[in-house]
Amino acid sequence: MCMFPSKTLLQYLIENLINHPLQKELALIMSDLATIGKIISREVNRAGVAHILGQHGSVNIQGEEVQTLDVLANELCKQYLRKTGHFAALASEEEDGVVDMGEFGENAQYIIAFDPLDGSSNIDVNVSIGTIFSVHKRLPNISRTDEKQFLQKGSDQVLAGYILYGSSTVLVFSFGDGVHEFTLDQSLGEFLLSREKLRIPPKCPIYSVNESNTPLMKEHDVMFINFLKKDGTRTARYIGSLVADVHRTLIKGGIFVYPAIDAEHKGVYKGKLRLNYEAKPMALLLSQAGGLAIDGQQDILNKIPYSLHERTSLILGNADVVKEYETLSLTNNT
Ligand code: FDP
Repeated sequence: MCMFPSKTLLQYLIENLINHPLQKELALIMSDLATIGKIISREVNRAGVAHILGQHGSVNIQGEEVQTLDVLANELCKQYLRKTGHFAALASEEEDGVVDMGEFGENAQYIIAFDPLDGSSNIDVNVSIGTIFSVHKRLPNISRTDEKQFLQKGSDQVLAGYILYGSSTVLVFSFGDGVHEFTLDQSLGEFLLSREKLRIPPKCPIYSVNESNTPLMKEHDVMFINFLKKDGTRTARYIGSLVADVHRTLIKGGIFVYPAIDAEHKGVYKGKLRLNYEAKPMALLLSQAGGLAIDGQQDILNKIPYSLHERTSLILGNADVVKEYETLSLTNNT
């Protein structure tokens, strides 16, 4: 057995600074997010033991029941990130508005949007969940707590990624020059490099969709899902945690489809996933790995959010198959 572990995250970030000296602060941000990931990973792993599973009893801005671990992860992210002094403002799935960083954010150059614990409906059944983050430069000449700080295009993200709490804890991120994966070695308490410059495999062997929604989808979405199943070469996998479904897609190839649905049977079709802290960061990772993420008709990275908690449809995975969806959607959209 090898005595020497692969490169630690810290070693990687320091080495990266030789080629990208201007990324010093982003490297520090990445290191802080990794620390948060370690703490949440510990809490997720001991949640059952600590009897902190279950519901918190409140409802968040999205109308969903808030889980205890969601609250814990959100508080941890807020308090820890505030003290780093890197962020002028923060937005979270669990917060109605922009969170002021107070005196710590006065001279900060970045803003961060995150989902502290994505896939919350999977928390108390030991299914993988994750933390998603998206970092932008702070916009000048706009108050730092103005929502407009967060209405920036996905292509302007300077750092995006996720931490997946699964059978192991993995950190996947991009500064816009490739996607890298680090796996947490619990005994060392270190994230170790497991995949550098990750590329999505060329084949698309898996389709991932909540098929219970097909009666609520537009006709062309149902057509597309039938097309994916047509020749029997693909298998189905749907975890219902975006982080886990995206991670599998990046590693194994495939397509994830969450189109707009008519959930209220009123002829109004809406996406479910959040643009700022779900779709945008995943889109950066997919595009950096050679894949693609669209809302059906345009690249997610080109979308300018019109509100903090805007929802979107999301189709991501192997670029050629995602483009087939785009063509079908553009020719059939009503
Ligand atoms: P959850 O509702 O469990 O928090 O946007 C949140 C999310 O999970 C994603 O992680 C996941 O991809 C999606 O919603 C699952 O939605 P459905 O239950 O409607 O399939």
